[in-house]
Amino acid sequence: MKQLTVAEVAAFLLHNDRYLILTHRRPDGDTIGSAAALCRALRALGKRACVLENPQFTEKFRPYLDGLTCEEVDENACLVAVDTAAASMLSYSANGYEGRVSLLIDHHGRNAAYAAQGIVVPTAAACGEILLDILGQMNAPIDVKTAEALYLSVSTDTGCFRFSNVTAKTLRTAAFCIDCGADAAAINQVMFLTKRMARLQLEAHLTQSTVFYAKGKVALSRIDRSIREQLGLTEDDIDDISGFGREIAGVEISVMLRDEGEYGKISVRTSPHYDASEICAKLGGGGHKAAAGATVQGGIENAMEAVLGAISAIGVEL
Ligand SMILES: [Mn+2]
Repeated sequence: MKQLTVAEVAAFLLHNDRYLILTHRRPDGDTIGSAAALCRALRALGKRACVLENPQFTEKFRPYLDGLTCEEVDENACLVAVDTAAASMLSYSANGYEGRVSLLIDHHGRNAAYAAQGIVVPTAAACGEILLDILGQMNAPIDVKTAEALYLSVSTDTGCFRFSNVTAKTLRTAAFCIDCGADAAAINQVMFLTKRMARLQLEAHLTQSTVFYAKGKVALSRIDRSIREQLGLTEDDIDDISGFGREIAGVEISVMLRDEGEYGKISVRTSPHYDASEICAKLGGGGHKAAAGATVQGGIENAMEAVLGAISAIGVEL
């Protein structure tokens, strides 16, 4: 991928007229907020733009996409992917179009080879942070809904501005959104302060079942199919559960395992003394230093064995 500057990305976006914006699998607030903000800004500049429908968009985030999505890939549009580190992470609806992505805007450490060109800023806490720079360079009008989409992006990728990825720039981005009319308190209430009962019951279950290693330094939690069915958990309920173990005093490496049938999904969160992406890289995954993930074939039991092996391999005695 050819790395572009903010000015070059802005020039590219101003030069073309039709855009289709792609989000990633298991879409979160950052990919959705970034896609929505970019789409609105492009439209405000008189361009044709829409966000490709993603079968995994959930209820919690739907309001941000209202009126922005389209069902099919427009063959004449420039494809722009946001917050998507690898072709294999693109939404299922983008299957077959991986090679046609003409611009990537992302903050994951890897230089995504699938896109022709793009901007990757690993120091940005959220993709929305980079996007605001680009929109500023384009002189794009930022209305309240655009500002709220950007606020969604930066707030959700930082756990409401509590994670180690937060910089002064992240807070300036949020401040700018509030200046533009974003209702931060209302967004925070829905995204961080309100939980469904089923989610609280899941937390109760994890409190009972989490297993500890290395004198309490490593916590391993799992969400099996049976508990998902028993509690009637939705994707929104488990969306940000990966950090659960890190909430426990003394835990420096927390692992969340999710039973996805054929494969096990692994999420790792670490204190500054460890590197989650190093652990996940040993399993074919990746991510950031404090938060990373991987997918292991052969079900959740295999995934558990594999992640414990990877933690041992970085020198932690289990
Ligand atoms: Mn992100």
